[in-house]
Amino acid sequence: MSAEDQKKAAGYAAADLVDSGMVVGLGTGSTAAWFVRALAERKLDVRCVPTSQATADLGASLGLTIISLEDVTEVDLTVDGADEIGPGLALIKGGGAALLREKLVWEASRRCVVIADAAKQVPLLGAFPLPIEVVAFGHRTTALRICDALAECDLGVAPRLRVKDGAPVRTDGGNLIYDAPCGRIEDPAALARALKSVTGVVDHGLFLDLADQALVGGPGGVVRLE
Ligand code: ABF
Repeated sequence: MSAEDQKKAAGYAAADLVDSGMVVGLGTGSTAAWFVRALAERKLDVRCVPTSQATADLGASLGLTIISLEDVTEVDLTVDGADEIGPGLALIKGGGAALLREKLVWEASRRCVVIADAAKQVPLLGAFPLPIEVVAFGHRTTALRICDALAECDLGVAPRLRVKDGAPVRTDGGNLIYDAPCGRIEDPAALARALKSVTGVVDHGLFLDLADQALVGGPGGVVRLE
């Protein structure tokens, strides 16, 4: 089973968790896109809160009712992808530059399910460079403070501004992304605290104690991790 087949299987398995009447958080990325397609096929009476404009556009094109997070006080179920799934369902997210809206929707959700292909499961977080969302104003000086925060966590690495086609990547909210090639993150909680204390950092891609379940597509089908 290819990685894409694994993503599709996980996305379709997650769509079976949705009931009519729910407010559903729609994740971002290629795995989450399979969930959106599978959900649309079920033609349930649900309202959907997207985590990015790209997901909003995909959902609307498939006939899903798209609402804003401001329209609700709670989301029943959010399904989203990840870049890494570590022990205790600690995640690295943000490869798709949507981490802030994703985290806001996750934090508003009663239940969060992460979906992925098998390659996303890792014994220790960090091989995937950690995305860090920063405000554009003074971002290069913010990056210097991020370096200090990383060093406090024994991570002597420098964050790299994410650039595409020669220009800095902008998030839907107009912020910038720096990626920190940590390698191995021994204490994700300590790193999360250190990064959040840096003036200019909006948020980061460590999603800790947020995922209730993972559905991971693999050679033998979808594996459920609690
Ligand atoms: C999104 O899913 C991002 O947080 C994460 O980077 C991405 C994973 O992308 P894909 O599903 O395409 O591998 O939620």
